[in-house]
Amino acid sequence: KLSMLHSVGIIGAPFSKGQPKDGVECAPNKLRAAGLLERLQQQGCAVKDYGNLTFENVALDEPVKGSKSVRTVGSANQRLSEAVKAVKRDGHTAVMLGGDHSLAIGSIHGHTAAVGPVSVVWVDAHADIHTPLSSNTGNIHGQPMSYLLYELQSKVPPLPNFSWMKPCLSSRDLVYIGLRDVDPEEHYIMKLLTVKAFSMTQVDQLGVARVMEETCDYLSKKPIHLSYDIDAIDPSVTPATGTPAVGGLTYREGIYITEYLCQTGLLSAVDMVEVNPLRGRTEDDVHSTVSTAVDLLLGCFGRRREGNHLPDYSLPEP
Ligand code: 5AB
Ligand code: MN
Ligand code: MN
Ligand code: MN
Repeated sequence: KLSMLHSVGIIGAPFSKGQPKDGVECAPNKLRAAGLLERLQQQGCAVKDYGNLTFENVALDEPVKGSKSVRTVGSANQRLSEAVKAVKRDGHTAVMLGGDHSLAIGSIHGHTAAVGPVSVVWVDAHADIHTPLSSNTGNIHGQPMSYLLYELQSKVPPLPNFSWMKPCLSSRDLVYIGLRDVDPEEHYIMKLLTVKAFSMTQVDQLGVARVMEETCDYLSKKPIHLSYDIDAIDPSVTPATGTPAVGGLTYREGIYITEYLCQTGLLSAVDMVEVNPLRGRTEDDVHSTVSTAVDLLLGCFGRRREGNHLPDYSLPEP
């Protein structure tokens, strides 16, 4: 496992309609331009880029029970689900470059469609577990978990362009890390379902190493789906995101999570979402956010801070 090299399939999902701010759809190309593919290859990964998905623009998409762009989000996630399923069937670890976090619906759905039940590690300042009816903003990027969980099926109304999907995740197979901006309705749901969560309080209390140990002790040995919202990291490091929240994970804590999950050998799909290159105040803000997102992805696929070398390396002979 120590020198296990990875086969990575990358899907760009330039989609922003799960929330109101422009720019998050630019992230897939920004992450590529920052050298993501080349750097994965340099560390020994086999990389296949499946390119960017294109999404249907639904003309008349009036809010449904307060939730916005429901038809557009439903259609986009149907396409993404098929794409992730195909990447998994091709034998790769799937990497979905968002886009906003509503895309976790299709990503996790497609992942389970290909491999069966998964564990989800959701790294985020937010719980994203509103039902369409409990949401105060109507933004679906704050709702994906409610669509995915069996236990919330009866609380989510049938929605246009969502009939293709059924819940595919048990709340027992979910762990949150990094929470610090959870709405009352979401907190109620999490207690009702007894969802395992390491908020920033637990990160402070236990340290990130214990958090990761306890996370993996808690989860059964199913394939892991890591859904990484860049706003989990402190906005001093990753300011270019739509809903920043103070008091987040340090760069080091964020990276440690990826290194730890990598060495489980169970990482089967990764989402990197909510990078918004138009939200930084300066060019430095954007650079710091994008390069942190790239570093997190490199950490998922074998990069270690102690250093790395390829398995076939040998010293030059004098
Ligand atoms: B993100 C909020 N809870 O429902 C809502 O960035 C924020 O994917 C959601 O975690 C944040 O709109 C969604 C206030
Ligand atoms: Mn999120
Ligand atoms: Mn978030
Ligand atoms: Mn956000």
